[in-house]
Amino acid sequence: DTAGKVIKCKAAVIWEKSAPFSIEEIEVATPKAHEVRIKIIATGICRSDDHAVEGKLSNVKFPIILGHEAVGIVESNGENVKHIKPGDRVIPLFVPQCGQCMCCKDSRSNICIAAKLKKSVGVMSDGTTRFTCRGKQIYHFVNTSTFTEYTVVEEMAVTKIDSGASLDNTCLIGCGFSTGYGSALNTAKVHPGSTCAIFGLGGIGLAVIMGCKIAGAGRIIGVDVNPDKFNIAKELGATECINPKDYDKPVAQVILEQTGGGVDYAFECVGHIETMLAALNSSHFAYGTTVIVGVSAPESTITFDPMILLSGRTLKGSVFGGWKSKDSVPQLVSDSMAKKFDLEKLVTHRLPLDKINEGFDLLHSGKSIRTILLV
Ligand code: CND
Ligand code: ZN
Repeated sequence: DTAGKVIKCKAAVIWEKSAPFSIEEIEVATPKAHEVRIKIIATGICRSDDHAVEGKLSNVKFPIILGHEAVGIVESNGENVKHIKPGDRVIPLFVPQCGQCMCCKDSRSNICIAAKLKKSVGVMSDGTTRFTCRGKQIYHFVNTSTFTEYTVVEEMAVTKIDSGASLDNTCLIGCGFSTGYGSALNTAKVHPGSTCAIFGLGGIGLAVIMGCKIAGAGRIIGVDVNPDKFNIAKELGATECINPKDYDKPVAQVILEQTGGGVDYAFECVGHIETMLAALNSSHFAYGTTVIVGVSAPESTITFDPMILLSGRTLKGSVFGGWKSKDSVPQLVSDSMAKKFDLEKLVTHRLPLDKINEGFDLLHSGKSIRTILLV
């Protein structure tokens, strides 16, 4: 029985910006009040983790344990944890839901203010971390930190899921699947018969396609500079795919021509300013909606003529697909168990945690969609 004791276990630590993952023995402290200690079973590799390694996220301090897309089992609780008990299957929530703040109480937002107001980044609410390694404190990542055998999260950053849920690909509901799927259903509110364009066909963009298809979109245009992604995009519902490199004019112009004036919904799932502008410029001048999902480098700015919005275009974005995490994740897990969608389609590789660097190599080379690390 490990409850009440410090746990020594394996984790993948990033010691400094751009360094490779280092498999280390770490100590995981006991959870404090309102905290939950989780045994991670499976965790996916998302491009946001890679942005963090490269120092392209503002809320990251090194050394750190990254990872935010996981499924696991509760090992023990701190005091005053109400709705979760040891043995429960859970998904950590990188966008927490305290349920009490102004945004949690407002149906229009899924951004929890309690989590945003923390004094400093990479620590728990009391200002300290639960991880140490070689005598140094290791920082947490976006309320989760899942590239480890054990992690500690706040109760508002974890939700119980069905006890029969798979302890493998269900991890994709912790980020990639839900982010893309919700961007189509919640943020854009794709309507039946509409035309959609998805820039970037990684795990996020492909999940947008799954959402557009379920919403009944008539045309779903996948856009990627890597044509190896086109087969899977079509299998998931893309009706056509465009490689911008095949044309000597801007991809937005190609889409305007092919759609007779622009798409109803454009989604940016890359994280580059150029693709954000291309998405905006490929949306219909009167009623096109552009959704930014990709995460751009800190302090990037986007420049466009504001007049392009006057005729009726909408530009918006969302985090975690607009889902109120604690409320929605259990339902998404049930929908997955009921085969409403197939998470396995997004999984191309499985590796043990020890081979995490290989997993990131696969992401860099464009060979993987989602790699699941089995912890
Ligand atoms: P991944 O790297 O798997 O996919 C990106 C895709 O974009 C690849 O297929 C690339 O080939 C393609 N691409 C690159 N350049 C271009 C280009 N110029 N034109 C068209 N396609 C291009 O990444 P992912 O799917 O894991 O993540 C995508 C983005 O979403 C990334 O920025 C990530 O940080 C972000 C994200 C956002 C959120 C959120 O809540 N909003 C959550 N997780 C990840
Ligand atoms: Zn992610």
